Amino acid sequence: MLIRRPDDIPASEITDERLYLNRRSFIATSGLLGVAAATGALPGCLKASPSDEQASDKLTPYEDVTTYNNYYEFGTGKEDPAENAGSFRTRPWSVAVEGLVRKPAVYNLEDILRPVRPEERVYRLRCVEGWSMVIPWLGFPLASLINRVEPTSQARYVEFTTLHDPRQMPGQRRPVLDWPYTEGLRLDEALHPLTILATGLYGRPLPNQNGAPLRLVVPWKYGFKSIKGIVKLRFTDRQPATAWNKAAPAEYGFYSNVNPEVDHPRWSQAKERRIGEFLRRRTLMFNGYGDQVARMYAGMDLRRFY
Ligand SMILES: Nc1nc2c(c(=O)[nH]1)N[C@H]1C(S)=C(S)[C@@H](COP(=O)(O)O)O[C@H]1N2
Ligand SMILES: [Mo]
Repeated sequence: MLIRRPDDIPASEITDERLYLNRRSFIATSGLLGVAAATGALPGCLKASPSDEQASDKLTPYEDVTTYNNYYEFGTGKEDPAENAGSFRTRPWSVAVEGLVRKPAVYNLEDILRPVRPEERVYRLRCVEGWSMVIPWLGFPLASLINRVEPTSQARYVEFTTLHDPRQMPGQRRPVLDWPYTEGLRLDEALHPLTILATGLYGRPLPNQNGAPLRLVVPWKYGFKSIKGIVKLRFTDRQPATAWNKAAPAEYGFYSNVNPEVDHPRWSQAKERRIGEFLRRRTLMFNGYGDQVARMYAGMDLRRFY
């Protein structure tokens, strides 16, 4: 049987963001569960606004979300991932769960996704480089997967690892980063309800350049924490090393919470350019999600733990 991959779908079939918005309001007002299910969006999730300010946020066009990417495994240019990731194989795919958990195993992607009902979450993504986007993700709380694998009481952090496969990922043939790309979260951050594993965007399967088949989205942190092409979760009692922290420790810390008050050593983080807009906007503390996440950092010096 011929299975159509997302990248085989002609551009004419891809929902443009205006039609998408109309469809969303249609779904919201019609309340037709069948329609919603068919499009991959669920009515209950359409109001998943993390903050009021977000209500005024326009979605970043699908074209920009899928052609302006950081995914160094496919090249360091913004257009490289869209150009080079087209034939990347995302099936079969498995995710190893290791370390301080009661149910360590290598799970097939299908086993991870079977009990999951993807919901839509519109999140801002703010790159440390100073640009941002607003993306309608499809995903599910990372917490639901973590709870299924049952971390032990010693587990305090989760380390995530991207696939290492230089044959498929041309960027890995050069020592740009210490491959494979790794990232980490404190366990409470990983369990936070805003933290999702994304499997799609704009109601469609995740394009390879955006991290298919499974990528993290942590909306209050700089974009690089949202690791793509995940093949491993390891539960630890020590803060894991992360690819960007290893590459430039003075520039990229473990926490990397979006913080307009703590400059990157080489540039200010006070403003950002929303892709598609001309004027720069003020960057918000915790990317605007402070009401929901600030308490996790109460009492911490956010200049020291940058
Ligand atoms: N494996 C991997 N994950 C990654 C990256 C990367 O180079 N490799 N880049 C990060 C950075 S810097 C950003 S800003 C986001 C970009 O996500 P997007 O392309 O979906 O917008 O992915 C993050 N995840
Ligand atoms: Mo980034």
